[in-house]
Amino acid sequence: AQRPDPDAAAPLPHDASASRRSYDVDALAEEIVEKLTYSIGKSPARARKYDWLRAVTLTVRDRIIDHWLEAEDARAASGGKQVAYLSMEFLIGRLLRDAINNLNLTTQVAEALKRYNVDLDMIELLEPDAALGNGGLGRLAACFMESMASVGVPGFGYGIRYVHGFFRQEIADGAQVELPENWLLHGNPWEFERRERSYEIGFGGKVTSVVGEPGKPPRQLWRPAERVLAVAYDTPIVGWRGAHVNTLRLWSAQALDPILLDAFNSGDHIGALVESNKAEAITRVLYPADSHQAGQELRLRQEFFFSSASLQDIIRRHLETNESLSNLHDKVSIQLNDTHPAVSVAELMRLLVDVHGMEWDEAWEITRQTFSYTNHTLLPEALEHWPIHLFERLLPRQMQIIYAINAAVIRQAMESKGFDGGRIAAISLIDENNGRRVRMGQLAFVGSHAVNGVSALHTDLMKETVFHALHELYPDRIQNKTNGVTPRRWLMEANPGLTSLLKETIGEGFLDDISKIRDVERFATDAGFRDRFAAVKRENKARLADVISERLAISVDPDALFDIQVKRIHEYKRQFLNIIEAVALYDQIRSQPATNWTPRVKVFAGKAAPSYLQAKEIIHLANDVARVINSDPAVRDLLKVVFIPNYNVSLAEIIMPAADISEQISTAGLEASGTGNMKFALNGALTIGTLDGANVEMRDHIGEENIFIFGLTASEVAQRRREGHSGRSVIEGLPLLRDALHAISSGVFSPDEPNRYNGLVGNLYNNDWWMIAADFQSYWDTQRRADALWADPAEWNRKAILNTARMSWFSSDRSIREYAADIWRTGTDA
Ligand code: F58
Repeated sequence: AQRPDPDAAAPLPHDASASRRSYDVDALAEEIVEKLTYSIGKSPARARKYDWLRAVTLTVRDRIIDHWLEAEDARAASGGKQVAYLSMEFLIGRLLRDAINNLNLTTQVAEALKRYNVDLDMIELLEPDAALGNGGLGRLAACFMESMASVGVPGFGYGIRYVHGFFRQEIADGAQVELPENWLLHGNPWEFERRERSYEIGFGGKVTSVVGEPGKPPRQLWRPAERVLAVAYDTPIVGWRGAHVNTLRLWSAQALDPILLDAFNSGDHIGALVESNKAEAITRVLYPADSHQAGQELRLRQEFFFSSASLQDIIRRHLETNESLSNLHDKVSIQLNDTHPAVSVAELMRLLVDVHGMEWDEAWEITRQTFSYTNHTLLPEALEHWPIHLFERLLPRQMQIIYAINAAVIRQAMESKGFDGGRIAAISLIDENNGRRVRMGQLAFVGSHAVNGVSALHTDLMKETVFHALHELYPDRIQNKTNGVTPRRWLMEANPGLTSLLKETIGEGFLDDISKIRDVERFATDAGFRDRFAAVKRENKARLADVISERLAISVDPDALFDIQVKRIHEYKRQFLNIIEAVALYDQIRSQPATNWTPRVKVFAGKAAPSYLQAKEIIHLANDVARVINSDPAVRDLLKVVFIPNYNVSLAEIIMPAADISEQISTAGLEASGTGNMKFALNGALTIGTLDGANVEMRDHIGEENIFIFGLTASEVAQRRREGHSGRSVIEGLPLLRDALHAISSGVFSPDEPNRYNGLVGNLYNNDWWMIAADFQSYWDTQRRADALWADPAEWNRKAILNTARMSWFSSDRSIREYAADIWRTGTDA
């Protein structure tokens, strides 16, 4: 399926020093106008703001390209190992500020633009967010790409170039409305189409046995019924100080023959386009479900499409500089970001054995040495499995390969460990209980040499639950790699005020080595510094207050306590618990007006999967509660509730630095890691959280006296569930909770439809699967402890500073160095 490359020529080394673009203001100013004139065709006098954005982007891009070409030459010359990060999602957000910051060009570009009376900050806001992901998993992939380029791990990100990214959310009458997203509308100046990098991807058809050479087994030949073309689009990802540039290669689907000429010539003009519509549908839209496996055929097509294209590309690049594929695992490490690319295990076997004629056993060894797999969830409903009949129809040869792998693994389990019955069923790649399905988690696990969880707790639970039997069979395979976030985007770019203050206080060393941020710890007791730290926070809150006022026409006081929960809306993340607390607090403020209440602004943002009805009800409830509370003069400015629509990366960059309290309140045992928790704490918010995901390790680093931990632990949750916990008796014993729930279910917040929340509230009485009732009292008490601390600003600020000072371990640079050392075995610069 590999296309010959007629253009392939021996690469000549690129002499970057000869062409390197200048970084000074005069040169930048001149070049911006040159781009405006000759690439866009506008004079400065006639240019509109989008033209300026494009001109600046192209000017900055040229400087990245200098580094990019150098990096490619260096890589080709070294012949060293590279990483291929396969991910169905890259939630990148905007790229311009990131690029300018990492090239250290912020002041020069701003200065150059000022000469034409153009404001860089304003221009940056025009760039659309690349929202090619749902949430944490996709954003992690984006942070990892940036960190790989910053610490010097040579690598490619491989994914899908969705025409429509994650949907745009509007709120109409309190309810979520989904609108199509259109990030490519004005073109994408960051990407380079690489038509010479295209591959054929097959679907369906038949497998035939071809008798091979004497003494050798017959070869299997897959003849797909359908073929589409995967075309590469490359985006350079520049690391800190421009030291390295890696490539994000996203695949776009096209018909092999875009117009069927026969049909066209015979006058069937519509029929002639059917093929191309069907092909292009594969990369048309991102699936917006973050917790239920989509289960549709199109989704499986997407998964195979980008997996096969990426593997064909990896093999082709390998063979450009190597004689054979027998050393593939020494030259490339392929990381599977969750199970979405897990079909790669079968596809690489097919490519090695069927296409490149390798022996099965050698191919299997190479495959396992090449792949590693990251798990991001234990939620049973999110684990991917595909009905056998669908899999077999779409990918008949890959299905045969999966059966063969399965047989070998089961044989080994019986022979080496004496597995039988239940344990064989547990490790099998085929689930025989629910109408025969292929389990993608098991496939990814057995096809990898390393399998990792994303926080210490999550990794432990993986060993005890989903992969219990596989862990027994391969006890050395599972390891932990706690997530991290890039401090460039989430501190320097999102919080320039704090960054300047830190530079003045501890010098610039932390920019290159975030662990040095710890030096600010000794200023936590310095009253002058505390005041300046608080002043930065106040400014960030004022900036968020402006956004809230512009978008929602609600005025909030930047001096109130900003209590923020932003993330996907999900029952296990328990936004409902937070809303119930708001209702209870509202009730208390009204009934005890003389009490000295802490003025609070509760901020929510996040999207619900379009088919997830309970999550949509939670959004509706947040908006209903907000409307009633915000218009009640009885609470004056003591309590405000706001739901900011259309949460995305750019909004997160404004929100993270503006929080006093970060809500990380998932039912313990269910949030694999969380990464928003890290962004908030790095920016000096105090966390209210359960002992879940990475919160546990955050507590260890920050100190338990500087974080508000509440609620049941993961093992206590498991215990309660075994005992058949239901909420009724708890609720009946807690008047505060009972009254709040009564208000919600009797229509106080939904007078137009008093029964709207009967289902949501009823679930707490009859089941309380997510332990909302069970944790309510502990949560309430902890919020009141936060109120008490707020009354002592010196103490609050001291703890906030300690949060910033002690969060550096949660940098994605650290995560990437661990992957490089323990899983990929590639070098880094430092
Ligand atoms: C998230 N998963 C975890 N999945 O929930 C979060 O705890 C973790 O911090 C993060 O991964 C990074 O490890 C997540 O975001 C998805 O969005 C999938 C998208 C595709 C469908 C299934 C869920």
